[in-house]
Amino acid sequence: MAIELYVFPPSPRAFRVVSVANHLDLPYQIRIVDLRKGEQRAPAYAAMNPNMRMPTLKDGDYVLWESDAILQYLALRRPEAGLLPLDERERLNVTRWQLWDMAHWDSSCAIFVFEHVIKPLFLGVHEVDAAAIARGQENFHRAARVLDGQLAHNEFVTGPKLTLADFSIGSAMTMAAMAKYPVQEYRSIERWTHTLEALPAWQRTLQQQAEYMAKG
Ligand SMILES: N[C@@H](CCC(=O)N[C@@H](CS)C(=O)NCC(=O)O)C(=O)O
Repeated sequence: MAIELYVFPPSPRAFRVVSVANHLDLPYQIRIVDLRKGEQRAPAYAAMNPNMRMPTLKDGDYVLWESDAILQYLALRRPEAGLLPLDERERLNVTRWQLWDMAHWDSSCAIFVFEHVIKPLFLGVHEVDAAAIARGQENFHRAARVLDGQLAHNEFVTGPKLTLADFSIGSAMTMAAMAKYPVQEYRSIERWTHTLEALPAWQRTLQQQAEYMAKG
C-alpha cells in the first residue's frame, strides 16, 4: 500500500510534504484533511495525530506527524537522492536548518499567513491585527537577514546541493505574495525562490494545489 499523506493542500506545511514526495517520485495517496470543515478534529484523525493538526503520514501501521519529521521519513525512502545526506555533519546541517525553520522562519511567516490569508479567506475577518503584524515584521526581518546571508554564498540553504532544508524553508515562499511577506529587499532569497520554483516537483505540487482550490 502506498504512503498516505493527510494534508490540507493550500498549507505550506502540506506543500513541503507533497513536494518532497513528488521530487523523490514516491508512490503516495493524498488524504484530504479540510481544515475549513474542522476535519482535523474528527475522532479518527485525532487518534492518529493528537495535535489535531495536519500534515500526518501513514505508512501501513506506522504513523508520523510533524512535517519536518515526515520529510526525513520520505527522504530515507530514497537516500540516494541526497535530500538528507549520509555524512553526519552534512546531515546535521540539514537538521539544523529544519529546526531553524520551525523555530524562527515558519513561525514568522505564519503570522502574515494568518493575518492576510486565513483570517480574510477562511474566517471572514477583514481587520488586520496591527500588533501581530508589527511582531511579525520584527521576527521576519531578523530571520530573513540570516537566510539571505546564507543564500548569498550558497546556491541552496546548506550548500551547493538541494536538500530537505530547501523544501522546509522554501515551502513558506509559496504564500509570499498572498500573505504579503516583507521580503522585497532580500535578493538572495528571491534568487533561491526562483530556483525552487523551477523544480518540476515544485511546479507539480503547485498544480495539485491549484486543482484542489478550483474544486472549492
Ligand atoms: N509544526 C507542525 C505544525 C502543524 C500545523 O500547525 N498545522 C496547521 C495548518 S498549517 C493546522 O493543522 N492547523 C489546524 C488547527 O490548528 O486547528 C508541523 O509542521 O507539522
